[in-house]
Amino acid sequence: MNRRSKIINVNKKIIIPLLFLPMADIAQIQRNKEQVNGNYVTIGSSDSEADIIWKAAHVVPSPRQLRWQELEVTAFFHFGINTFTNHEWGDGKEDISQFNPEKLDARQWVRIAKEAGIKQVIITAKHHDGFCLWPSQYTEHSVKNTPWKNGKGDVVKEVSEACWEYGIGFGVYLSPWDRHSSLYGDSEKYNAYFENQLTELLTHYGRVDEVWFDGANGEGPNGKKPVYDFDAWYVLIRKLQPGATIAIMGPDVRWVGTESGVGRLTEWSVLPVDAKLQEKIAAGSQKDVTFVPQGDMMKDDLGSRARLLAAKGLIWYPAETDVSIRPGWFHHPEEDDKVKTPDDLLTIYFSSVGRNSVLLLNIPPDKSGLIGKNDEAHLKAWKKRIDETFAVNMAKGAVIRCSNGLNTPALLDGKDYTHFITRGKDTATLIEFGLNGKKTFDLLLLQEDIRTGQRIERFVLEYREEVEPAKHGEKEGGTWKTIVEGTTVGYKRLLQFPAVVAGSVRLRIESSRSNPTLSEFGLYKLAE
Ligand code: FUL
Repeated sequence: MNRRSKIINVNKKIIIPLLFLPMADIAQIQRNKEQVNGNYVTIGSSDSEADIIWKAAHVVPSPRQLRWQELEVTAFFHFGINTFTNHEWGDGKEDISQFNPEKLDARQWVRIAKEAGIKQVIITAKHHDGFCLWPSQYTEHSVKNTPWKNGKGDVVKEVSEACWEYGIGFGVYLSPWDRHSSLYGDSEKYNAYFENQLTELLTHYGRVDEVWFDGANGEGPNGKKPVYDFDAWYVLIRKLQPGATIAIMGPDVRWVGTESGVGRLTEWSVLPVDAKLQEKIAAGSQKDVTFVPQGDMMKDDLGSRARLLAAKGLIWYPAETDVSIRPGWFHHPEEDDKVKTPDDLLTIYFSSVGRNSVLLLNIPPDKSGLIGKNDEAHLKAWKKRIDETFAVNMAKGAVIRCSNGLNTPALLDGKDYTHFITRGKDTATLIEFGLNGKKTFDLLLLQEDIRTGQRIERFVLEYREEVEPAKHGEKEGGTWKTIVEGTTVGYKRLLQFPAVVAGSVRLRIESSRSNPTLSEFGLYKLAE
């Protein structure tokens, strides 16, 4: 979407609810709106509690964050010298003549990923051991000095070309911690070295969609830890690859806080930032965010109202859930029979994608340079289960009733970018679905239109349990029973429950930070 059509869309979404508001409220909203600058906003000392919550509800993802969120499932390929030494972390002293993946076929990796529904992959161009999978001109510790293809090979190139061919996104992992480089420990020299390597990766391989940094920082040969110049790296990435999301130690995407594939039940994409960062925002261009919110990202509560009220600013900073298909990040032959099963992967899908985060699933190729048979088979079966489960929305064709809602058909149109919204200033609603006959389902799907922000705070799904009217003396037999309840929705929320048979259900949105903008509602039955 280009910038102009984005502005037009936003305006439409603001104008419809405005028609139902008194003039004073409209003026306040306009004032607040002027301060919300896309994916961040500052909080002033005169902002009331209501102003802050209003702002939180109107912070939206940047275009690159939105694209990334819509990918839903991405992959890591952990591959490198560790694949040959059977280690997880190399110390940088490895004999790189061991590196010879004779059957390496990046097209096989990317094909398997694509067939599993994965929309973007990230290659470990350099892990902590410092060995480079591309022929970097700034070090001898790279593929160029290995027997593989007589030193003429380039894994990064092969992966990027396969991504281009298969039409999926391409990203790079470049470890700041480098246990091989003699410069590591000298901040100035090492940062220059790192920037040079980053420049190679961002200029030699076409479009790069994600750059992934972790924060590990050890001591160099001089006994010192270098201070990484993240700010300069962000500026460089924005300049060379403006569409790339910068993840984890980066301003666009945060680590969910576990490596088990499990996200939070309450997962807010809008987080508080402190005064120091507010100053950085003020000093910056105001057009782009190139800073990272500080603080413990492993806490349970990152974005509740209580936390927002103490903030100096708010930022869109969504969660990425990374996990490996095997116990280790790198391939180890002894783990060939420990590949996560399709069932395990499905559970992970629900606890990551289904909890408002993007799944980053690691699939490590072996030392022959191929992804193993078990990994491929489990991924295939997993994808089949997902496709079969979501093939039929049991709510399709339902008669929808809602006394304070606009645009109810959007809920069932299968489009993320159209939405139901409440009238006036209503932040709660009740949406009833008269299903097209009795249906059996055990899975709820909800999606918010995050182009307008993340808003829903509490919801309940109920079904009408039909009973004999005479027995209970009711005219229209039935009582409403709770099926499942939850807090945040965000881009996507999936909730499983014991199967229910019902002809009517209703969604009660009990609390929201502003008018809820729900883009999809679905009831599904998990495929066997
Ligand atoms: C961590 C690293 O230390 C692991 O080896 C792995 O690469 C994981 C994805 O990130 O920080």
